[in-house]
Amino acid sequence: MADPPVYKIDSLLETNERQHARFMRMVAAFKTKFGSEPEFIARAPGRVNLIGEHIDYCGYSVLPMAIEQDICAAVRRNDSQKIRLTNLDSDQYCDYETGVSDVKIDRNNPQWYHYFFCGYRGVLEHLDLDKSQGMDILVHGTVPKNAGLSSSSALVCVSGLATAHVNGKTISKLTMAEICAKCERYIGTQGGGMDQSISFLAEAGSAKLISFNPIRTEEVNLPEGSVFVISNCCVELNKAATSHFNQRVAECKIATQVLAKQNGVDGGAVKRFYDLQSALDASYDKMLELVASGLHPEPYKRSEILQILGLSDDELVASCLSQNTRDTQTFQLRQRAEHVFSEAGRVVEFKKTCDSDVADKIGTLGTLMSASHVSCSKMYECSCAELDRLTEICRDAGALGSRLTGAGWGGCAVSVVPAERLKGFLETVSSKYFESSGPKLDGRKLEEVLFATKPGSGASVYRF
Ligand code: ADP
Ligand code: NG1
Repeated sequence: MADPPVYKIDSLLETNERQHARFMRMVAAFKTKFGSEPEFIARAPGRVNLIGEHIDYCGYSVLPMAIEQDICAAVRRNDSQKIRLTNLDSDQYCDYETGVSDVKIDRNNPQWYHYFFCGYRGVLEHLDLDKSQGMDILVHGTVPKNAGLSSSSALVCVSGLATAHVNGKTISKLTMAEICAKCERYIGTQGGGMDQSISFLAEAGSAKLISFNPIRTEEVNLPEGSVFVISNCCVELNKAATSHFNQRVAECKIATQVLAKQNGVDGGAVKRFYDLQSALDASYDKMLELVASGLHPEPYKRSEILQILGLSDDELVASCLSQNTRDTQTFQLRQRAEHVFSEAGRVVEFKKTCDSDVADKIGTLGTLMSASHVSCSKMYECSCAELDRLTEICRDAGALGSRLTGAGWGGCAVSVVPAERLKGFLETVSSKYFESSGPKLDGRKLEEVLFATKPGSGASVYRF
Protein backbone atom coordinates (compact mmCIF):
# COMPACT_ATOMS: atom_id res chain seq x y z
CA MET A 1 0.00 0.00 0.00
CA ALA A 2 1.24 3.45 -0.94
CA ASP A 3 2.63 6.04 1.46
CA PRO A 4 0.90 9.37 2.11
CA PRO A 5 1.92 11.61 -0.80
CA VAL A 6 4.43 14.44 -0.38
CA TYR A 7 3.87 17.57 -2.49
CA LYS A 8 5.63 20.89 -2.98
CA ILE A 9 3.75 23.72 -1.31
CA ASP A 10 4.08 25.78 -4.49
CA SER A 11 2.20 23.13 -6.48
CA LEU A 12 -0.89 24.48 -4.70
CA LEU A 13 -0.54 27.72 -6.67
CA GLU A 14 -1.84 25.77 -9.66
CA THR A 15 -4.28 23.41 -7.96
CA ASN A 16 -5.69 25.23 -4.94
CA GLU A 17 -4.78 28.89 -4.50
CA ARG A 18 -6.94 29.32 -1.42
CA GLN A 19 -5.12 26.50 0.37
CA HIS A 20 -1.79 28.05 -0.66
CA ALA A 21 -2.82 31.41 0.82
CA ARG A 22 -3.90 29.67 4.05
CA PHE A 23 -0.56 27.82 4.27
CA MET A 24 1.25 31.15 3.85
CA ARG A 25 -0.77 32.56 6.78
CA MET A 26 0.21 29.52 8.83
CA VAL A 27 3.88 29.98 7.89
CA ALA A 28 3.79 33.66 8.90
CA ALA A 29 2.13 32.86 12.25
CA PHE A 30 4.62 30.02 12.83
CA LYS A 31 7.54 32.43 12.28
CA THR A 32 6.07 34.95 14.69
CA LYS A 33 5.56 32.27 17.33
CA PHE A 34 8.70 30.14 16.96
CA GLY A 35 11.14 32.50 15.22
CA SER A 36 11.77 30.49 12.05
CA GLU A 37 9.89 28.84 9.19
CA PRO A 38 8.30 25.37 9.48
CA GLU A 39 9.94 22.48 7.59
CA PHE A 40 6.66 21.04 6.32
CA ILE A 41 2.89 21.16 6.66
CA ALA A 42 0.95 17.92 7.20
CA ARG A 43 -2.73 17.78 6.27
CA ALA A 44 -5.53 15.33 7.16
CA PRO A 45 -9.14 15.77 6.00
CA GLY A 46 -12.42 15.42 7.88
CA ARG A 47 -15.15 13.22 6.43
CA VAL A 48 -18.85 12.94 5.86
CA ASN A 49 -20.36 9.50 6.35
CA LEU A 50 -23.02 8.91 3.68
CA ILE A 51 -24.46 5.82 5.35
CA GLY A 52 -23.49 3.23 7.97
CA GLU A 53 -23.73 5.00 11.34
CA HIS A 54 -22.54 3.48 14.61
CA ILE A 55 -21.75 0.16 12.98
CA ASP A 56 -17.97 0.35 12.41
CA TYR A 57 -17.30 -0.64 16.03
CA CYS A 58 -19.69 -3.57 15.53
CA GLY A 59 -17.44 -4.78 12.70
CA TYR A 60 -19.59 -3.66 9.72
CA SER A 61 -18.64 -1.73 6.58
CA VAL A 62 -19.37 1.98 6.31
CA LEU A 63 -19.54 4.39 3.38
CA PRO A 64 -17.88 7.79 3.95
CA MET A 65 -16.02 10.27 1.76
CA ALA A 66 -13.32 12.77 2.71
CA ILE A 67 -14.32 16.44 2.62
CA GLU A 68 -12.29 19.46 1.62
CA GLN A 69 -12.21 20.76 5.23
CA ASP A 70 -9.13 19.55 7.08
CA ILE A 71 -6.73 19.99 9.96
CA CYS A 72 -3.19 21.03 9.11
CA ALA A 73 -0.04 21.14 11.21
CA ALA A 74 3.02 23.25 10.34
CA VAL A 75 6.04 21.60 11.95
CA ARG A 76 9.72 22.17 12.64
CA ARG A 77 12.17 20.10 14.68
CA ASN A 78 13.64 21.73 17.78
CA ASP A 79 16.75 20.82 19.79
CA SER A 80 15.17 21.43 23.17
CA GLN A 81 13.46 18.03 23.56
CA LYS A 82 10.11 19.82 23.80
CA ILE A 83 6.75 19.48 22.09
CA ARG A 84 5.52 23.06 21.69
CA LEU A 85 1.99 23.38 20.37
CA THR A 86 0.12 26.46 19.27
CA ASN A 87 -3.09 26.96 17.31
CA LEU A 88 -3.96 29.62 14.76
CA ASP A 89 -7.37 29.85 16.46
CA SER A 90 -5.72 30.94 19.70
CA ASP A 91 -8.97 32.31 21.12
CA GLN A 92 -10.36 28.74 21.27
CA TYR A 93 -7.25 26.61 21.72
CA CYS A 94 -4.53 27.51 24.23
CA ASP A 95 -0.78 26.98 23.75
CA TYR A 96 0.75 23.92 25.38
CA GLU A 97 4.29 22.76 25.98
CA THR A 98 5.74 19.56 27.44
CA GLY A 99 8.88 17.42 27.27
CA VAL A 100 9.06 14.80 24.47
CA SER A 101 8.96 12.00 27.09
CA ASP A 102 6.35 13.62 29.35
CA VAL A 103 3.31 13.49 27.09
CA LYS A 104 0.09 12.72 29.00
CA ILE A 105 -3.46 12.15 27.75
CA ASP A 106 -6.16 13.07 30.26
CA ARG A 107 -9.34 11.24 29.30
CA ASN A 108 -11.21 12.75 32.26
CA ASN A 109 -10.70 16.27 30.98
CA PRO A 110 -9.87 16.05 27.26
CA GLN A 111 -8.19 19.17 25.83
CA TRP A 112 -7.38 19.76 22.18
CA TYR A 113 -3.68 18.89 22.59
CA HIS A 114 -4.58 15.50 24.08
CA TYR A 115 -5.93 14.51 20.64
CA PHE A 116 -2.57 15.57 19.17
CA PHE A 117 -0.81 13.38 21.72
CA CYS A 118 -2.94 10.36 20.72
CA GLY A 119 -1.41 10.40 17.23
CA TYR A 120 2.04 11.21 18.62
CA ARG A 121 1.96 8.32 21.04
CA GLY A 122 0.43 5.86 18.54
CA VAL A 123 3.19 6.45 15.99
CA LEU A 124 6.01 6.30 18.56
CA GLU A 125 4.66 3.00 19.85
CA HIS A 126 4.48 1.65 16.31
CA LEU A 127 8.07 2.72 15.66
CA ASP A 128 9.13 1.35 19.04
CA LEU A 129 10.59 4.73 20.05
CA ASP A 130 10.19 6.03 23.58
CA LYS A 131 10.45 9.66 22.49
CA SER A 132 10.39 11.82 19.40
CA GLN A 133 12.56 14.61 18.06
CA GLY A 134 11.55 17.89 19.68
CA MET A 135 8.79 19.52 17.63
CA ASP A 136 7.35 23.03 17.25
CA ILE A 137 3.84 22.78 15.85
CA LEU A 138 1.21 25.23 14.69
CA VAL A 139 -2.23 23.70 14.06
CA HIS A 140 -5.06 25.12 12.00
CA GLY A 141 -8.37 23.41 11.30
CA THR A 142 -11.36 24.11 9.05
CA VAL A 143 -13.42 21.04 10.05
CA PRO A 144 -16.21 22.31 12.32
CA LYS A 145 -15.55 20.87 15.77
CA ASN A 146 -17.91 18.51 17.63
CA ALA A 147 -20.13 18.33 14.54
CA GLY A 148 -19.86 14.75 13.28
CA LEU A 149 -17.39 15.58 10.49
CA SER A 150 -14.48 14.06 12.40
CA SER A 151 -12.43 17.03 13.46
CA SER A 152 -10.98 14.94 16.29
CA SER A 153 -9.74 12.19 13.97
CA ALA A 154 -8.35 14.70 11.48
CA LEU A 155 -6.30 16.10 14.38
CA VAL A 156 -5.16 12.63 15.52
CA CYS A 157 -4.26 11.66 11.93
CA VAL A 158 -2.36 14.86 11.22
CA SER A 159 -0.37 14.47 14.44
CA GLY A 160 0.47 10.85 13.59
CA LEU A 161 1.60 11.87 10.13
CA ALA A 162 3.63 14.82 11.46
CA THR A 163 5.30 12.66 14.13
CA ALA A 164 6.35 10.03 11.59
CA HIS A 165 7.62 12.70 9.17
CA VAL A 166 9.55 14.70 11.74
CA ASN A 167 11.36 11.53 12.82
CA GLY A 168 12.29 10.73 9.21
CA LYS A 169 9.99 7.69 8.93
CA THR A 170 7.51 6.81 6.24
CA ILE A 171 4.57 4.64 7.19
CA SER A 172 2.06 3.43 4.59
CA LYS A 173 -1.43 4.97 4.47
CA LEU A 174 -3.00 1.68 5.51
CA THR A 175 -0.72 1.26 8.53
CA MET A 176 -1.27 4.91 9.47
CA ALA A 177 -5.04 4.30 9.34
CA GLU A 178 -4.65 1.27 11.61
CA ILE A 179 -2.35 3.08 14.06
CA CYS A 180 -4.61 6.15 14.29
CA ALA A 181 -7.84 4.12 14.62
CA LYS A 182 -6.29 2.43 17.67
CA CYS A 183 -4.57 5.40 19.23
CA GLU A 184 -7.56 7.76 19.15
CA ARG A 185 -9.03 5.39 21.76
CA TYR A 186 -6.41 6.74 24.20
CA ILE A 187 -8.75 9.74 24.61
CA GLY A 188 -11.44 7.34 25.83
CA THR A 189 -13.95 7.03 22.94
CA GLN A 190 -14.15 3.49 21.62
CA GLY A 191 -14.65 4.29 17.91
CA GLY A 192 -14.47 1.74 15.14
CA GLY A 193 -11.90 3.16 12.71
CA MET A 194 -14.03 4.73 9.98
CA ASP A 195 -12.73 8.28 10.43
CA GLN A 196 -9.02 7.54 10.47
CA SER A 197 -9.36 5.08 7.56
CA ILE A 198 -11.05 7.57 5.24
CA SER A 199 -8.71 10.37 6.34
CA PHE A 200 -5.71 8.39 5.05
CA LEU A 201 -7.24 6.24 2.30
CA ALA A 202 -9.58 8.72 0.56
CA GLU A 203 -9.10 9.50 -3.11
CA ALA A 204 -10.54 12.58 -4.79
CA GLY A 205 -13.63 11.84 -6.86
CA SER A 206 -15.04 8.76 -5.15
CA ALA A 207 -16.58 7.75 -1.86
CA LYS A 208 -15.29 4.55 -0.22
CA LEU A 209 -16.83 1.42 1.17
CA ILE A 210 -14.57 0.74 4.17
CA SER A 211 -14.46 -2.68 5.78
CA PHE A 212 -12.56 -3.67 8.91
CA ASN A 213 -10.36 -6.38 10.42
CA PRO A 214 -8.28 -5.83 8.40
CA ILE A 215 -9.07 -2.36 7.03
CA ARG A 216 -9.80 -2.44 3.28
CA THR A 217 -11.57 -0.13 0.85
CA GLU A 218 -13.60 -0.27 -2.35
CA GLU A 219 -14.26 2.70 -4.56
CA VAL A 220 -17.88 3.90 -4.73
CA ASN A 221 -18.89 6.06 -7.67
CA LEU A 222 -21.75 8.32 -6.67
CA PRO A 223 -24.45 8.81 -9.33
CA GLU A 224 -24.04 11.59 -11.83
CA GLY A 225 -26.35 14.48 -11.12
CA SER A 226 -26.35 13.88 -7.35
CA VAL A 227 -25.01 16.48 -4.94
CA PHE A 228 -24.33 15.74 -1.26
CA VAL A 229 -25.03 18.74 0.94
CA ILE A 230 -23.89 19.13 4.54
CA SER A 231 -25.90 21.25 6.98
CA ASN A 232 -24.87 21.82 10.58
CA CYS A 233 -27.68 21.97 13.14
CA CYS A 234 -25.18 23.90 15.30
CA VAL A 235 -25.67 21.84 18.47
CA GLU A 236 -22.21 20.68 19.65
CA LEU A 237 -21.28 17.62 21.68
CA ASN A 238 -17.75 16.59 22.60
CA LYS A 239 -17.81 12.80 22.44
CA ALA A 240 -14.84 12.21 24.72
CA ALA A 241 -16.28 14.43 27.44
CA THR A 242 -19.59 12.51 27.72
CA SER A 243 -20.57 8.84 28.01
CA HIS A 244 -23.24 8.77 25.24
CA PHE A 245 -20.92 7.19 22.69
CA ASN A 246 -19.36 4.52 24.90
CA GLN A 247 -22.79 3.69 26.31
CA ARG A 248 -23.85 2.62 22.79
CA VAL A 249 -20.64 0.61 22.34
CA ALA A 250 -21.35 -1.16 25.65
CA GLU A 251 -24.97 -1.89 24.69
CA CYS A 252 -23.85 -3.48 21.41
CA LYS A 253 -21.23 -5.62 23.19
CA ILE A 254 -23.75 -6.80 25.79
CA ALA A 255 -26.46 -7.51 23.18
CA THR A 256 -23.88 -9.58 21.23
CA GLN A 257 -23.23 -11.69 24.33
CA VAL A 258 -26.93 -12.16 25.15
CA LEU A 259 -27.77 -13.20 21.56
CA ALA A 260 -24.72 -15.49 21.44
CA LYS A 261 -25.86 -17.25 24.60
CA GLN A 262 -29.42 -17.63 23.28
CA ASN A 263 -28.19 -19.08 19.99
CA GLY A 264 -25.58 -21.50 21.28
CA VAL A 265 -22.52 -19.49 20.19
CA ASP A 266 -19.44 -19.35 22.44
CA GLY A 267 -19.49 -15.77 23.81
CA GLY A 268 -15.71 -15.75 24.21
CA ALA A 269 -15.29 -16.12 20.45
CA VAL A 270 -17.59 -13.25 19.44
CA LYS A 271 -16.83 -9.69 20.45
CA ARG A 272 -19.02 -7.79 17.99
CA PHE A 273 -22.34 -8.24 16.15
CA TYR A 274 -20.38 -8.97 12.95
CA ASP A 275 -18.59 -11.93 14.58
CA LEU A 276 -21.90 -13.28 15.84
CA GLN A 277 -23.58 -12.97 12.44
CA SER A 278 -20.61 -14.73 10.82
CA ALA A 279 -20.69 -17.52 13.43
CA LEU A 280 -24.41 -18.04 12.76
CA ASP A 281 -23.95 -17.64 9.00
CA ALA A 282 -27.23 -15.70 9.03
CA SER A 283 -28.66 -12.95 6.78
CA TYR A 284 -29.46 -9.47 8.12
CA ASP A 285 -33.17 -10.38 8.11
CA LYS A 286 -32.49 -13.53 10.09
CA MET A 287 -30.49 -11.50 12.63
CA LEU A 288 -33.40 -9.06 12.94
CA GLU A 289 -35.73 -12.01 13.62
CA LEU A 290 -33.40 -13.31 16.35
CA VAL A 291 -33.31 -9.83 17.89
CA ALA A 292 -37.11 -9.51 17.84
CA SER A 293 -37.64 -12.92 19.42
CA GLY A 294 -34.71 -12.85 21.85
CA LEU A 295 -34.45 -9.31 23.26
CA HIS A 296 -37.20 -7.42 25.08
CA PRO A 297 -37.89 -3.77 24.24
CA GLU A 298 -37.69 -2.52 27.83
CA PRO A 299 -34.27 -1.51 29.14
CA TYR A 300 -32.25 -4.32 30.76
CA LYS A 301 -31.16 -3.85 34.39
CA ARG A 302 -27.55 -4.63 35.16
CA SER A 303 -28.61 -7.43 37.53
CA GLU A 304 -30.68 -9.05 34.76
CA ILE A 305 -27.70 -9.00 32.40
CA LEU A 306 -25.41 -10.56 35.01
CA GLN A 307 -27.96 -13.29 35.55
CA ILE A 308 -28.50 -14.03 31.81
CA LEU A 309 -24.78 -14.10 31.07
CA GLY A 310 -23.78 -15.84 34.29
CA LEU A 311 -21.11 -13.19 34.93
CA SER A 312 -19.86 -11.44 38.04
CA ASP A 313 -20.04 -7.65 38.05
CA ASP A 314 -16.26 -7.44 37.60
CA GLU A 315 -16.42 -9.77 34.61
CA LEU A 316 -19.11 -7.59 32.98
CA VAL A 317 -16.95 -4.49 33.52
CA ALA A 318 -13.90 -6.22 32.06
CA SER A 319 -15.66 -7.63 29.00
CA CYS A 320 -18.14 -4.91 28.01
CA LEU A 321 -17.74 -1.62 29.89
CA SER A 322 -15.31 1.30 29.80
CA GLN A 323 -14.08 3.84 32.32
CA ASN A 324 -17.05 6.15 31.73
CA THR A 325 -19.72 3.41 31.53
CA ARG A 326 -18.54 1.16 34.35
CA ASP A 327 -21.29 2.38 36.70
CA THR A 328 -24.17 2.37 34.20
CA GLN A 329 -27.19 0.53 35.60
CA THR A 330 -29.54 0.11 32.61
CA PHE A 331 -28.89 -0.86 29.00
CA GLN A 332 -31.14 -0.69 25.95
CA LEU A 333 -30.36 -3.79 23.89
CA ARG A 334 -33.11 -4.60 21.41
CA GLN A 335 -33.39 -1.18 19.75
CA ARG A 336 -29.61 -0.86 19.42
CA ALA A 337 -29.32 -4.29 17.80
CA GLU A 338 -32.20 -3.54 15.43
CA HIS A 339 -30.47 -0.37 14.32
CA VAL A 340 -27.12 -2.06 13.71
CA PHE A 341 -28.40 -5.03 11.66
CA SER A 342 -30.76 -2.89 9.57
CA GLU A 343 -28.12 -0.17 9.02
CA ALA A 344 -25.48 -2.73 7.96
CA GLY A 345 -28.00 -4.02 5.39
CA ARG A 346 -28.63 -0.46 4.12
CA VAL A 347 -24.90 0.05 3.50
CA VAL A 348 -24.87 -3.04 1.27
CA GLU A 349 -27.95 -1.74 -0.60
CA PHE A 350 -26.41 1.72 -1.01
CA LYS A 351 -23.25 0.31 -2.59
CA LYS A 352 -25.26 -2.05 -4.80
CA THR A 353 -27.41 0.84 -6.00
CA CYS A 354 -24.34 2.93 -6.89
CA ASP A 355 -22.97 -0.01 -8.93
CA SER A 356 -26.31 -0.75 -10.65
CA ASP A 357 -28.26 0.60 -13.61
CA VAL A 358 -31.53 1.20 -11.73
CA ALA A 359 -33.57 4.05 -13.18
CA ASP A 360 -33.97 6.15 -10.04
CA LYS A 361 -30.57 5.79 -8.43
CA ILE A 362 -30.62 9.07 -6.53
CA GLY A 363 -34.14 8.44 -5.23
CA THR A 364 -33.14 4.94 -4.04
CA LEU A 365 -30.07 6.29 -2.22
CA GLY A 366 -32.24 9.02 -0.69
CA THR A 367 -34.76 6.50 0.62
CA LEU A 368 -31.96 4.49 2.26
CA MET A 369 -30.48 7.63 3.83
CA SER A 370 -33.82 8.76 5.27
CA ALA A 371 -34.49 5.27 6.64
CA SER A 372 -31.04 5.42 8.26
CA HIS A 373 -31.98 8.69 9.97
CA VAL A 374 -35.22 7.28 11.37
CA SER A 375 -33.30 4.29 12.73
CA CYS A 376 -30.57 6.52 14.27
CA SER A 377 -33.19 8.77 15.82
CA LYS A 378 -35.74 6.23 17.06
CA MET A 379 -33.72 3.04 17.65
CA TYR A 380 -30.22 4.30 18.40
CA GLU A 381 -31.38 7.56 20.00
CA CYS A 382 -28.35 9.44 18.76
CA SER A 383 -30.17 12.36 17.15
CA CYS A 384 -31.61 15.49 18.82
CA ALA A 385 -34.65 17.71 18.20
CA GLU A 386 -32.65 20.18 16.10
CA LEU A 387 -31.21 17.45 13.82
CA ASP A 388 -34.62 15.85 13.39
CA ARG A 389 -36.05 19.23 12.43
CA LEU A 390 -33.17 20.04 10.09
CA THR A 391 -33.42 16.71 8.19
CA GLU A 392 -37.16 17.26 7.81
CA ILE A 393 -36.58 20.76 6.43
CA CYS A 394 -33.96 19.33 4.03
CA ARG A 395 -36.41 16.73 2.70
CA ASP A 396 -39.15 19.34 2.32
CA ALA A 397 -36.67 21.60 0.50
CA GLY A 398 -36.07 19.04 -2.28
CA ALA A 399 -33.56 16.52 -0.91
CA LEU A 400 -34.42 12.94 -1.88
CA GLY A 401 -32.96 11.78 1.44
CA SER A 402 -31.45 13.33 4.54
CA ARG A 403 -29.83 11.92 7.66
CA LEU A 404 -27.56 12.80 10.54
CA THR A 405 -23.92 12.01 9.87
CA GLY A 406 -21.21 10.98 12.33
CA ALA A 407 -21.84 10.16 15.96
CA GLY A 408 -24.84 12.51 16.28
CA TRP A 409 -26.46 14.08 19.37
CA GLY A 410 -26.00 17.29 17.40
CA GLY A 411 -23.70 18.22 14.54
CA CYS A 412 -24.36 17.77 10.86
CA ALA A 413 -26.90 16.25 8.50
CA VAL A 414 -26.06 15.05 4.98
CA SER A 415 -28.68 15.27 2.24
CA VAL A 416 -28.71 13.96 -1.33
CA VAL A 417 -30.05 16.55 -3.74
CA PRO A 418 -30.50 16.35 -7.53
CA ALA A 419 -28.08 18.90 -9.05
CA GLU A 420 -30.87 20.85 -10.75
CA ARG A 421 -32.59 21.43 -7.38
CA LEU A 422 -29.45 22.55 -5.54
CA LYS A 423 -29.97 26.32 -5.72
CA GLY A 424 -33.56 26.20 -4.49
CA PHE A 425 -32.60 23.65 -1.82
CA LEU A 426 -29.89 25.89 -0.37
CA GLU A 427 -32.19 28.93 -0.37
CA THR A 428 -35.02 27.09 1.36
CA VAL A 429 -32.86 25.42 4.03
CA SER A 430 -31.12 28.71 4.67
CA SER A 431 -34.37 30.59 5.22
CA LYS A 432 -36.25 27.84 7.07
CA TYR A 433 -33.50 26.58 9.41
CA PHE A 434 -30.80 29.20 9.61
CA GLU A 435 -32.75 32.46 9.30
CA SER A 436 -36.23 32.11 10.77
CA SER A 437 -36.01 30.53 14.22
CA GLY A 438 -32.50 29.28 13.50
CA PRO A 439 -29.47 28.66 15.69
CA LYS A 440 -26.86 31.21 16.63
CA LEU A 441 -24.11 31.17 14.04
CA ASP A 442 -21.61 32.65 16.52
CA GLY A 443 -19.74 34.54 13.85
CA ARG A 444 -19.74 31.67 11.34
CA LYS A 445 -20.73 32.44 7.79
CA LEU A 446 -23.71 30.65 6.22
CA GLU A 447 -21.39 28.79 3.82
CA GLU A 448 -19.62 27.22 6.81
CA VAL A 449 -22.84 25.63 8.11
CA LEU A 450 -24.59 24.82 4.80
CA PHE A 451 -22.52 23.68 1.82
CA ALA A 452 -22.33 21.16 -1.02
CA THR A 453 -19.39 18.79 -0.86
CA LYS A 454 -17.65 16.30 -3.10
CA PRO A 455 -15.24 13.42 -2.42
CA GLY A 456 -11.86 14.87 -1.45
CA SER A 457 -8.35 13.41 -1.19
CA GLY A 458 -6.61 11.76 1.77
CA ALA A 459 -3.85 12.93 4.10
CA SER A 460 -0.61 14.31 2.66
CA VAL A 461 2.53 16.29 3.44
CA TYR A 462 3.59 19.61 1.84
CA ARG A 463 7.23 20.65 1.77
CA PHE A 464 8.89 23.87 0.64
P1 ADP B 1 -15.93 15.57 15.93
O1 ADP B 1 -17.30 15.04 15.67
O2 ADP B 1 -15.71 16.88 15.24
O3 ADP B 1 -14.84 14.59 15.69
P2 ADP B 1 -15.32 15.26 18.77
O4 ADP B 1 -16.24 15.62 19.89
O5 ADP B 1 -15.01 13.83 18.59
O6 ADP B 1 -15.95 15.93 17.48
O7 ADP B 1 -13.92 16.02 18.95
C1 ADP B 1 -13.79 17.42 18.81
C2 ADP B 1 -12.55 17.91 19.55
O8 ADP B 1 -11.40 17.89 18.66
C3 ADP B 1 -12.67 19.35 19.99
O9 ADP B 1 -13.37 19.47 21.22
C4 ADP B 1 -11.21 19.78 20.11
O10 ADP B 1 -10.63 19.33 21.32
C5 ADP B 1 -10.54 18.99 18.96
N1 ADP B 1 -10.45 19.88 17.76
C6 ADP B 1 -11.29 19.94 16.72
N2 ADP B 1 -10.90 20.88 15.82
C7 ADP B 1 -9.78 21.43 16.31
C8 ADP B 1 -8.87 22.47 15.86
N3 ADP B 1 -9.07 23.14 14.74
N4 ADP B 1 -7.82 22.74 16.63
C9 ADP B 1 -7.61 22.07 17.78
N5 ADP B 1 -8.41 21.10 18.26
C10 ADP B 1 -9.48 20.78 17.55
P1 NG1 C 1 -17.41 11.17 15.05
O1 NG1 C 1 -18.61 11.70 14.41
O2 NG1 C 1 -16.15 11.63 14.36
O3 NG1 C 1 -17.34 11.37 16.54
C1 NG1 C 1 -17.69 8.57 15.75
C2 NG1 C 1 -16.61 7.48 15.72
C3 NG1 C 1 -16.69 6.63 14.43
C4 NG1 C 1 -18.11 6.10 14.24
C5 NG1 C 1 -19.11 7.27 14.32
C6 NG1 C 1 -20.55 6.83 14.24
C7 NG1 C 1 -14.48 8.09 16.78
C8 NG1 C 1 -13.17 8.73 16.61
N1 NG1 C 1 -15.29 8.11 15.72
O4 NG1 C 1 -17.42 9.56 14.79
O5 NG1 C 1 -15.77 5.56 14.50
O6 NG1 C 1 -18.41 5.11 15.18
O7 NG1 C 1 -18.97 8.01 15.53
O8 NG1 C 1 -20.80 6.15 13.05
O9 NG1 C 1 -14.77 7.57 17.85
